[in-house]
Amino acid sequence: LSQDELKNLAADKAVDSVKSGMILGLGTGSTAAFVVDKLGLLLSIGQLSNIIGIPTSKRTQEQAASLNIPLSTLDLHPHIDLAIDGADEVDPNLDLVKGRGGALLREKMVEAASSSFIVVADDSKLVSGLGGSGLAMPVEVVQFCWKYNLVRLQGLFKELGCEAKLRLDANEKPYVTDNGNYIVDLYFQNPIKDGFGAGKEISALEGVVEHGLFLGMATSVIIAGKNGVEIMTK
Ligand code: DER
Repeated sequence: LSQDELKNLAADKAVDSVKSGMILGLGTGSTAAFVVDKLGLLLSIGQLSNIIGIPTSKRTQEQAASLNIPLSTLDLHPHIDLAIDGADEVDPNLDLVKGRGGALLREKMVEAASSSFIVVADDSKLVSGLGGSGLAMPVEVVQFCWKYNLVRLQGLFKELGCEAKLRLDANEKPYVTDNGNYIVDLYFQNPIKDGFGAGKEISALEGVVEHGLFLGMATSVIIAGKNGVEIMTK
């Protein structure tokens, strides 16, 4: 099965947990997009009704609107029944790295407001320790003196061989999030040992808005791999 087929399998399994009448957190990224597509389909054939979606990015909002999924906001629905979203890394404790899609702030706000949070991923996302994939661990920072914070973030994790880079868009300009901020991506040579400690240190830096460590947040993780679909719970 291709990676996309695996993502779709995981998405389908997660949507089995959606009941009519639910307030749903709608994730961002290619796996979450399969979830939104499926919700739109089930609504259109009447298998689901009265759901309200709280999107985690402008692009998810656009996709859901195009599928006639009724949408609202955290302001109007501060308690969400179920959020479904992808992840970039999943460790054995169901702790996550998220945000390579640039939506980490709104994702974390929505998922923290949700009674249940189901993560959907293909098995390429499994890591033994966060930061272990060698891929980006994003930090959203204000634009003001972003370089000052890039240097401070890199300094926090010198012993892990951390390299910090400002995320650029396709035109080599600084990537700007839905919230008007920049993203500093952290690349580790060695995995983070104490995720909670690292998250606290990052959040303590003035001008840091949010980071991509989603710790103790996932209720379950649906992993699609060569052995089929497995559900990881705590
Ligand atoms: O940016 C995000 O947090 C996305 O959910 C990302 O982590 C997963 O994206 P993917 O499903 O396209 O791999």
